[in-house]
Amino acid sequence: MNTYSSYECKCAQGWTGDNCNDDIDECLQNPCPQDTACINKINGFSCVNCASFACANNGQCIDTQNGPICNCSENWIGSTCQLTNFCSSTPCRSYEQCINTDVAYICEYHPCISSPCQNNGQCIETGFGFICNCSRGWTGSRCENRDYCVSDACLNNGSCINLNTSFQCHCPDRWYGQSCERFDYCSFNPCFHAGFCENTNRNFTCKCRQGWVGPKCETRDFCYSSPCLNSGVCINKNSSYACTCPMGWTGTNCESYDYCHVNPCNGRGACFNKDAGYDCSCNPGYLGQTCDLIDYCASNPCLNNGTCALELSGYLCKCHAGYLGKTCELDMDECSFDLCPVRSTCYNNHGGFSCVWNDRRRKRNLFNEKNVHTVQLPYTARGINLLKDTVMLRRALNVCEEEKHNMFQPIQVKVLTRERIIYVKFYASC
Ligand SMILES: [Ca+2]
Ligand SMILES: [Ca+2]
Repeated sequence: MNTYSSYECKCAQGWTGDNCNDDIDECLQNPCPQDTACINKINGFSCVNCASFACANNGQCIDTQNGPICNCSENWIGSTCQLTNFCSSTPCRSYEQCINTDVAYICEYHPCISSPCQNNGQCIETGFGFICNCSRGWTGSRCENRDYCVSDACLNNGSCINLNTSFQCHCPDRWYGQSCERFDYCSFNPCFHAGFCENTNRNFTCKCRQGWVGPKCETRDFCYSSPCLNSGVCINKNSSYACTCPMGWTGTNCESYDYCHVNPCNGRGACFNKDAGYDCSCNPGYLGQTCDLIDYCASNPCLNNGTCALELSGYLCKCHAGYLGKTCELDMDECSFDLCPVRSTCYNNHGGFSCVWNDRRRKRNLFNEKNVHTVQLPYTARGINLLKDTVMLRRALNVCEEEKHNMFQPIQVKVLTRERIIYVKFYASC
């Protein structure tokens, strides 16, 4: 069909192109039913399966969902076993790939073909050879060696060295351990006085030499010689030691038994420990080895120079001459004893008494001075009784013993309380 400047072809079915000389590939439209394969042909196509299709060169046809495929016999390849397999005799070397062509084979250098990388290592061709990208845990040019130096095997910048069955880390300064995981605190020499340093997880400890203590052996150990005796506990101090003694022991080194520790003075006095026993210095008001006695005399209860004497449950005052009463608080009324001679008057006074003659002149006439005697009598019941009974007195004094008619008359009685003596001046005429 002519057009204005050219022509135009109207192609028959199965053909296309300006001049209708191009075959239409109908198979592109997937025209065939399932279980068959589409084969394009000149001016058409056909749907084939093993019933309508044969593999060349004794290839075995196998129907599949997508149509027939050929299982070629040895020496043949191609979709219909139509090509000679020049590579079937493996003519190439292990590191070469055999490439089949229509007329021959070509050996191409491909070192990775022989799978030189072991243990799942990835082979990468470089043009001149190959390198192995080994999987984790393997090393070597062909991944043939176990890699014990997997990442993080050596910590803290330690360098890893593979051994036959393990790895070894070369640790940087101040680090050590299988994986350089431990810090060497001892590298700073923290222990003084030749103490032995031992690393711990997060620090160090010092094992001190004898005579030194403290976290860094910095302190002198005065307890080193075990100076505390009798199970005393030694406490180290800056410049010496102190012993904490068990109950009952005392002294710098707990060397003395403390007899005072059981409070033998009953809390009534100070206890003084001795080598074999104790002494109590009793507080005022208490007496005895253990201050168990009450000193009833401590308050000086006896008045007027009376003497206090202790009794089991109290005190007894020995009163000075002329006094009476529990505490000698009473003046003795000596005049009630009728001590004074006839014609004299008794005057009581504090702590004593006196006899005063009513007629001093007669007295002088009566008594011859050379017959006046002076005796001393004790101011006791005996002395007073002697004074009251002139017969007894005369006998006691061995004066005019045998005389029946005599005169024996006290002429003056004086009580000297300070000296506890009764002075009796008397007239005796035998
Ligand atoms: Ca066609
Ligand atoms: Ca008196």
